[in-house]
Amino acid sequence: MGAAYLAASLRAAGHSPVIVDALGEAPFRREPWFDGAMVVTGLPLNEVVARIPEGTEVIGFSCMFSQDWPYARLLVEATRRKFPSALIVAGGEHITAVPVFTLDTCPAIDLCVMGEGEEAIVEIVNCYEAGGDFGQLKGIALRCDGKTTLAPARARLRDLEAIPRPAWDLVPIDAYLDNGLGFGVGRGRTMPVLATRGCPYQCTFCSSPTMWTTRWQARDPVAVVDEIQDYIERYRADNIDFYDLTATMKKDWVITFCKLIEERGLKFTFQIPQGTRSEILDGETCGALRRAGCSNLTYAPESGSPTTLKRIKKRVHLDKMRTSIQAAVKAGMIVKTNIVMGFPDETPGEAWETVTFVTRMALLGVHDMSVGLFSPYPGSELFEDLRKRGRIPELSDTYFLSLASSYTDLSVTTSWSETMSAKKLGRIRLAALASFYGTQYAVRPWRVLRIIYNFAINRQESRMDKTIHEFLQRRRMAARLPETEGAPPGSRAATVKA
Ligand code: B12
Ligand code: SF4
Repeated sequence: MGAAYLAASLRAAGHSPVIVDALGEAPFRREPWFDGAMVVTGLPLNEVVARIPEGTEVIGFSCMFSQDWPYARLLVEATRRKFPSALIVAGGEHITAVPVFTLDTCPAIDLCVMGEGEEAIVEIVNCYEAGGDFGQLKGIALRCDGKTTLAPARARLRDLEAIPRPAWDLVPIDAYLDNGLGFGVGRGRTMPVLATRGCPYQCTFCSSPTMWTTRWQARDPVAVVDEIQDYIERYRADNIDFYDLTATMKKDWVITFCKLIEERGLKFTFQIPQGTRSEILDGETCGALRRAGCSNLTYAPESGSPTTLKRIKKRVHLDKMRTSIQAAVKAGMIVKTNIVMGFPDETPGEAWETVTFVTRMALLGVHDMSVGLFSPYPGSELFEDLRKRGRIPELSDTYFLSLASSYTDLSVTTSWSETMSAKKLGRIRLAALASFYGTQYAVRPWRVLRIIYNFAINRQESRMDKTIHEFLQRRRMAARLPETEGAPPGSRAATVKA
């Protein structure tokens, strides 16, 4: 979505961007990398570079996740070899968090953009065309006289209506639509939408304040519904996934949005799949969301311990969260809660409080839960704090790859807690999952039958349905490995082949 937004702004400014969407072009090709520490989905690296049109003068790379950086760097380096004189620009959440490190460790990159990119990329391309001085631009990092320099920050975009809609026509969008791919549960032809930008909170484990500042801003609800209506008509979309950091901040906004959908008679489902806040989600708002088509709603309490919540500055009131969750379940939405365990100062007692909390959530009727383990993401307050405490090793591929392990693999546990060993943390995490799902299915056994039925008719309603679907899909894809021809060094492909 980031790339599609940037391309739309470049096009509106008179340039001719091309998007190489390596995932969209081959969503079911997979290749193990870094001794299997990572599996890359999409076009192999060499084919990505081959897709960049000859003669391209400015090449942008997006790196959203810190764990993707080791691979992104290899991709940038391979691109530099083929385009020795192009201007190479990098942006995205990870780059914003560590711009100096990026330039210092990846000479192939010329400029880093910090934060929102629409205005910055247009200014960079204009400056390049005019042969101007990049040193005049805001919100970028560049090398100046052999030294990496950070320009003053760029202000957030104020007029969200002036931002052109994502250039989906430059993306192989049918690959996503036809295969029901998306962030939420697979409910059909799904388009992503961003209704708001930023988040006013400053949770210590989150990189959002560094990336977006603490300015939260919503688009005009009419413009959001117009966009959705366009996707329904143009792409036959029947589901929308919201990608907002904090979609539910203002009750009036949500109610107006839902009314507009009902007034226009639009029929589609929509999901808020990333963990959102609960402050405005009372019975009235949840009812309005459900009537308008909201099928899946994810809350992010993160912890069931008030002490932990205070320490991570989450500013969640568990009683209010419980009431809100109850209202969402009653309204008929499929509800998920996101939990994180293993914060640096979290004690085993606090982690067990979370186990009790999620068990209560199961009794209330919550359908799904994920328990991630804390990872110090660059750009977050806790990352800086742990760095000061000398607990973060030197930044390296091993460090970045380790950030992924805690959420992808239940058998791998990394503990940043000073009072819980990895083993203990792993056990408490499993206890949380077992207690949540065990209680839920004991109290509501018909839900197990529903999962079996959904599996039989290839339908997804809950995260559990999606997890089963993806697990089997991965197994089918793994059976097709290795797709190893021409794999570059660093890939495990050679080993697999041998
Ligand atoms: C969608 C999403 C996902 C989806 C990803 C689907 C996909 N492939 O797109 C899923 C569910 C898989 C996911 C999973 C996870 N996610 Co997530 N996710 C998001 C989310 C909600 C939306 C991203 C988005 O599209 N934003 C909207 C676009 C417009 O913004 P953007 O991509 O940042 O692009 C803008 C700028 O960055 C910039 N820009 C971007 N690229 C470039 C390039 C150039 C050249 C330039 C100039 C500018 C530029 O300009 C763009 C327009 O302004 C973000 C939060 C957020 N709202 O950003 C978190 C977020 C990216 N996720 C995050 C995390 C931590 C995770 C998980 C680790 C969570 C977990 N523990 O399970 C996993 C990791 C997944 C992985 N692959 O490793 C963090 C990343 C932190 C980090 N530094 O790595 C974020 C930022 C949330 C947060 N604040 O903590 N996630
Ligand atoms: S975790 Fe959520 S509420 Fe907290 S700062 Fe990040 S986006 Fe905002």
